[in-house]
Amino acid sequence: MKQLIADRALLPGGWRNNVLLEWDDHGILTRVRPDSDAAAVAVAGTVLPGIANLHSHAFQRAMAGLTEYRSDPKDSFWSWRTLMYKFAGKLSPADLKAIALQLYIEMLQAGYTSVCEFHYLHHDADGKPYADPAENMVCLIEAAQEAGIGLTLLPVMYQYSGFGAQAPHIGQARFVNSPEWIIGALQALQAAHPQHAGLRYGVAPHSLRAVSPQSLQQLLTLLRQWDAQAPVHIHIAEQEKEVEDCVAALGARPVAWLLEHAEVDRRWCLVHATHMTTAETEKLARSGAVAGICPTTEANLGDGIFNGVAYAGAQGTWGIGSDSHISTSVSEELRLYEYSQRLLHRQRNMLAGGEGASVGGYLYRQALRGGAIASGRQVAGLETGQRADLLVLDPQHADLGGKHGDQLLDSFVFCQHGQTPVRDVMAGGHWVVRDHKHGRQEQSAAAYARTMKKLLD
Ligand code: NGQ
Ligand code: ZN
Repeated sequence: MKQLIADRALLPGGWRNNVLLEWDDHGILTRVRPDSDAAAVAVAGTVLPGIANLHSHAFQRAMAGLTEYRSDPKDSFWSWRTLMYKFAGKLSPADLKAIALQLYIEMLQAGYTSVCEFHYLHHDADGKPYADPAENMVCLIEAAQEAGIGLTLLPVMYQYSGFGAQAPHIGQARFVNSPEWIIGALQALQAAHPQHAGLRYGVAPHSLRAVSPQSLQQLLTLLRQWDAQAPVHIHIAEQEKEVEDCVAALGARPVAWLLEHAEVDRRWCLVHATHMTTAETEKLARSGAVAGICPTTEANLGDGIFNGVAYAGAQGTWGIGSDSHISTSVSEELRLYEYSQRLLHRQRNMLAGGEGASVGGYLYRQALRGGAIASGRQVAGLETGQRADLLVLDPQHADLGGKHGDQLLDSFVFCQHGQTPVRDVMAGGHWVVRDHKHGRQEQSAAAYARTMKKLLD
């Protein structure tokens, strides 16, 4: 039995001292007992449950910093997307693996212990399937395993370039597939790389723009036969033009249409539910689905501001994703989410929960909960039956010294001084980051540098 004793830890019931944590060979917690005097290895510092990053396109990590110049008099999400397609067209499976490994190591170092990969780079640059159709997915599985991060892999269904079944553009040839292709790929993956506590499969119809109502229904029907509990993620209402086009084509706004035409429940994650009416906001909250909020990417792409205050008021479930990976910092995502609400409403401390009304406390606990649901894995925090995923904040860090309880979360989320306080990280019962260092970081950084040089030459 593997075990440790944490000085203090954030448990589902609150902050506790001298917490004994025990886990089994699968990395699942078998015992969580506060106020323990057991003779286990003591961990000095503040132990937090590790968070799931609910939205990632791993390859976009390599584009960070390459699209921050004016390429069009009216630069927008859509012109960024053209650059993104050009970049995606250059990547080989080996490139993808090097980028994903680098990214997953960075995520762990920042405190994410799981990632949901919304993966659509399926075929070669001409749109021809690889000999193993799931080749790029296997690269992501291997990268996650080598980094030690938990993975929910969501192969994307992609068919059209816009509402009304418009033919895909050349730049989208790598993505195009069908419901049968998705389910076939999942069956093959399950045979070659079976699911376990650290690996889960689901699906991702890309968006209502990129699939038809018929193919969406078909995918959901096939998925129900394959695994009725599998997670389903979708991009939903990120851009105003997308909302307008949806109304023109389907007669309803995207969130309203989806809630009307699919059985949206807690298996679902609606990524970028940015543009919603009050009625949509309340209905989404009632559905039990997770709103996937990606604050740094949504700001970077000029998407708009999610109505977090109304959604929190309706008790909506949400989590955070780093999406395009312009940032891989948990604290930065949460901070920007709250700041977007302050700027919108011109007030302070907008997203706060119950006891003590700590904003950092609300943000961290909600992102933990929503991320766990969206990942479809047992990563909901430090309790028996959940995965031993945790991070240790350095008690010597200048932002944390002398602080107690949720002040620690407020400081983790809102202060940004010097090196991150995330000192050690455990995922699935293994220490993957010790004293800020990941065992593979040097090797990965060298491979990543070679990949970038090749891509940018
Ligand atoms: C994506 N990213 O699939 O990577 C999208 C852009 C699209 C974001 N939506 C492509 N942030 O939505 O058509
Ligand atoms: Zn996305």
